[in-house]
Amino acid sequence: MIGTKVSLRLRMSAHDAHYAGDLVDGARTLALFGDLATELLIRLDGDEGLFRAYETIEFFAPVFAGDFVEATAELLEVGNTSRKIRFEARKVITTARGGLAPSAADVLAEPIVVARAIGTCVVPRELQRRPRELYMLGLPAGPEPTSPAFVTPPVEPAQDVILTAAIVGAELTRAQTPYLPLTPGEIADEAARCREAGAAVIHLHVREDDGSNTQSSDRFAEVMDAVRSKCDCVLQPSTGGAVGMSLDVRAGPLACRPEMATLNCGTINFGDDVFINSRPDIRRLAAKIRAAGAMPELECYEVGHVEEALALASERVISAPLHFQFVLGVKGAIPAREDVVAYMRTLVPRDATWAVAAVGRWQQPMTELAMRLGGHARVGIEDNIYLGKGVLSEGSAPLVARAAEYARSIGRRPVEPERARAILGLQAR
Ligand code: KMH
Ligand code: ZN
Repeated sequence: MIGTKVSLRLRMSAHDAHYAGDLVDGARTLALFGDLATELLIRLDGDEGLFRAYETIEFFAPVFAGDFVEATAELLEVGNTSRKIRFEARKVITTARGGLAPSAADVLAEPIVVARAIGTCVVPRELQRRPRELYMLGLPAGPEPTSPAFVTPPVEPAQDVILTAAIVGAELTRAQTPYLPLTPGEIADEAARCREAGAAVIHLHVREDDGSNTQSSDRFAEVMDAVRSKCDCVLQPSTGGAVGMSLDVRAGPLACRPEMATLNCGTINFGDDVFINSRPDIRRLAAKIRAAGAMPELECYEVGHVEEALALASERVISAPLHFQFVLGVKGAIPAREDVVAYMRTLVPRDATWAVAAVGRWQQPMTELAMRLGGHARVGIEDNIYLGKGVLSEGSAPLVARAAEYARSIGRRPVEPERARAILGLQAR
């Protein structure tokens, strides 16, 4: 939370000019700082708060009507009710002077700092509506949040993004898509294509050659060896398996001592089936994952599943850093909606990572949303077999490539497996 930045950019108009020569008064810049402070406080506290005082204000350069000014604010300190903020305003485009046409303007090669300030705002305790992560950080607590209890703090999105490819699944059949890989060779080739397209993690189910589901450790070992011979992705076998499998069967791939493994954090209706993950079973599976030296990916299909994962952490059944996967849009569970992601992300601890995996036609829009909000994402034919309406994706790689392209378009960078290992904390295990 400390270090959160907000910014705005606007053009000074003729109305803003106060002095001779179209000069804009310094108070106009302070009004921008006031707006920035307001936005920061709303993001932090869900309340506009009040400006109490400036500690310092310095003006460095004149601002004229027609100039484009970019102003930023950064949260420096958080007290019980006080929030200390640093401001800066910079001119990025200026009207051209000196005999040129009145409409001439120049983009400045180097922005010119026009003002800097440090100020303090207050938000009375009774008005604070703090996001949960602040409580978890042990910062001074405001009252328990009231509805709507969440604030969506778009802290500058982390640049790196981990793309996970779910390339097989347990529900899919060749009748639905001919691009479903089944044999170790096919799965390894598909994993390598996904790696090429930008995936760092492979979420893995395996099949017998006839397409039937199996959690056999031998088959997983065969497939994982084949994948490792073709690419260096983090392998994340499923311990969810297929609906109806026993806990012991589901735990099969842990014998291969994978780097990661899924841990499903609650029971849900799964289409017309019920995917059972009782609380004792979750704990037993978590213990097995830990004993195998793997990091659990905490699959949450409902809000309550996040709470369950946090309970596992406080019971020390699992340990930080935590990695959450919000699985959205399963029929019978939480829907794939923007407000759902905005809320669920506020529930995870600040040092945790989170990703979104949405099914069917929601896959790409929710992937894009997650990336805009600073999260990671999972795509692949396990969750969605189409590239567009009626157009089958030729395996998972095109879906990964599309997600990677979107990531780059918003300034995020799909990471290599080694970087993913560092972000997830896998190397320290
Ligand atoms: N096949 C689903 C019932 C996981 O991989 O851990 C469970 C699943 C989740 O796919
Ligand atoms: Zn799965």
